[in-house]
Amino acid sequence: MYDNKLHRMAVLLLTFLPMACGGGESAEAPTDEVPAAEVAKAAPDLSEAAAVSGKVSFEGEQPRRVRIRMGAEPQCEQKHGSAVYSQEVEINENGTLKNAFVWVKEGLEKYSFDPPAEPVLLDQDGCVYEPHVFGVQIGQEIKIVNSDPVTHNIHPVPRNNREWNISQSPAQEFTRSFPRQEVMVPVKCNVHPWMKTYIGVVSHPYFAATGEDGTFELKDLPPGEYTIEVWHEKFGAQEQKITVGPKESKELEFSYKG
Ligand SMILES: [Cu+2]
Repeated sequence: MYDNKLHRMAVLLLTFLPMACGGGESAEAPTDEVPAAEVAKAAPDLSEAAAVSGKVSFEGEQPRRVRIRMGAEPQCEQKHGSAVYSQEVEINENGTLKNAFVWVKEGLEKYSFDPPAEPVLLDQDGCVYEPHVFGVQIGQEIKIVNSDPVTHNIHPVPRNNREWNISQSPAQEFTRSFPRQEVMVPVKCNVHPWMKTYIGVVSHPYFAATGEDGTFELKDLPPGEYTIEVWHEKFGAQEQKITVGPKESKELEFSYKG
């Protein structure tokens, strides 16, 4: 008698439990909100990619150009044929600033980006780093070459990445990469105190260094809200917020004052 009652209760439970769990609205119903830890980062959808372009202008008095005295290294000095000036502040003829680094500082955190297979070239030519300011993606290789008949010493001084220091004789080359985002990593040469370059190590491909016309272009950008930062060695960093919709192109101008 007692056993039969228990048995009936067990049958009832087994009959109704699957219904309670499987159908209707329960308190445990899933929502659209996925806990942050469970969101897998993926490459963005670029089918309706946007773009941000613009320029970095300079107003005010142009600072006096600083001459580099290279007499200690005559083989480098001869390569130039004329006076060599510091690359710290270079104002272009159209009133823009060269060697400013523009990048997307915020807004791409939910995506992941593979580093390009192609390395970035860093040359030492005439005891000057070329380029003076450039960007790489995390994990992207930097191919470092020495076009001079003298020995250099590459010495990055990062805050978030590991510091290293390698002597490089003529015609030697090697590659290195950085595992963590850092804007900017200063690099010096221990042999020639005037030699400096700055590397922007970024977790994504949306960055640019201004050249002779002071412009930049961040293309193939997923639509979204972004903070764009510009960094300059002498004049510091500035940022602006921008929102770009699907297939939208927007212009952005940064301005430094001397
Ligand atoms: Cu050097």
